[in-house]
Amino acid sequence: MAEHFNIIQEFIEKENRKAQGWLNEDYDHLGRQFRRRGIEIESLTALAQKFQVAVPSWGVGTGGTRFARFPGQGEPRDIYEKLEDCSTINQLVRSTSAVSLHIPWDKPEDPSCLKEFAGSRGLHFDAMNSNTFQDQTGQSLSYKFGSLTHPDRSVREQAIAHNVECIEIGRTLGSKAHTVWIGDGGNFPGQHHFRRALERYLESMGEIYEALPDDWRVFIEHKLYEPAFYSTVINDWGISYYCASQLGPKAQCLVDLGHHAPNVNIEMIVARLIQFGKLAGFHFNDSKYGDDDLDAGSIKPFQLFLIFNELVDAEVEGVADFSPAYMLDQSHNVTDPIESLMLSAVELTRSYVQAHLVDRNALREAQEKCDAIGALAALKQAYTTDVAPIIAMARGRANGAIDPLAAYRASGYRNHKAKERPASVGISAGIV
Ligand SMILES: [Mn+2]
Repeated sequence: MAEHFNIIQEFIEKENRKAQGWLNEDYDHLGRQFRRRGIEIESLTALAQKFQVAVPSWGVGTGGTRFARFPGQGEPRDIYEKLEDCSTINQLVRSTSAVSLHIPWDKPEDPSCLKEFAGSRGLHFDAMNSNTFQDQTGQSLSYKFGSLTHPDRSVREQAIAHNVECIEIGRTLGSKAHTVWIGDGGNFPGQHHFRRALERYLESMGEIYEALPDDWRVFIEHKLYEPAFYSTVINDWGISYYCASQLGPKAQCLVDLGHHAPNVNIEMIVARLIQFGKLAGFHFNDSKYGDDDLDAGSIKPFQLFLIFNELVDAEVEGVADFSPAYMLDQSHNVTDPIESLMLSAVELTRSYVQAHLVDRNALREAQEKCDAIGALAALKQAYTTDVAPIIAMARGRANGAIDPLAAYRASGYRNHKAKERPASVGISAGIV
């Protein structure tokens, strides 16, 4: 791969020199503002530098809708090229060193070799993801009518074996978690016997749970509809919580922001799962209508902030065993996926830093005094503070780009990749 184009560090440094003067000025000004409020800016910059979110391997390819996929130029054609792009994202934003793999789309011939390749580019592997929502070439039984909950035991066994294989591959790669999302459900009333389907799910997941190494977790991802349009087996956080509780301490609930009915209070679900010790982590994205898989923070940034407000509240309070896994899960249909993923990672860092700006004593006092406006004002003060200089400074200090979008565009990365990677059909980029 030696001939492949990479953005070199000197280029990032050269780009940063153009922006450093203005950044210093803005950062100093913000630092003075914070001092008046009794906040030390350096502590926030340190937090911004620490924040990490995993990138999904399938996110670096152009996604698609139910209608069509319009491929972009220079798309990665295999897992090694996907990791190249993931490494470029991390090089520029310095907050995405983990990659989440999807099996079988990313199934490596030699997992050790893949681990070494990733490691040499500063990457490691986050949660594994299984796929029993579509049929693969050469697969003996079909998932058309379900997988882990299929009425036919042999289909369920095939789906269980696939999940166990994902865990095995993940062990070699150094992963510590396995995410299970199933497309099982019904399109028509009467198609599924609700209770029997759930019983079969628990039985199948019990076998997958048994295959988990001691220091692993299994994440249950719920979704209210799609691909099944009348009912899904794991439809909401209540069912997810019930199943995680039944399975045991290694099972937790994963929240994908797009997998809820419109206007559902997701931050409250997050608080509940934290309280019950069952919050696995997130698939971050944004939506207007359904599981739109748009870029994080692009539609409802205040909701994103309120979610982080709950997360930071638990972090600051030191809630026991609180270690949620953060991942982006988006479908990039009209943007360069690298640009979308970089800016989405930045949006998450922004919400995280803003949530740390909340004056928690003032908020608590307002809550105890039943001062509704005072409580909202405490949140709004943090949310309306422009923390961009903090995030940019954190990136710059970590050898990333002060302005990742400008640096990426100036590098000509995509044009280089368009030449290196002539278009091929059938690349795997999906929506999960
Ligand atoms: Mn997801």
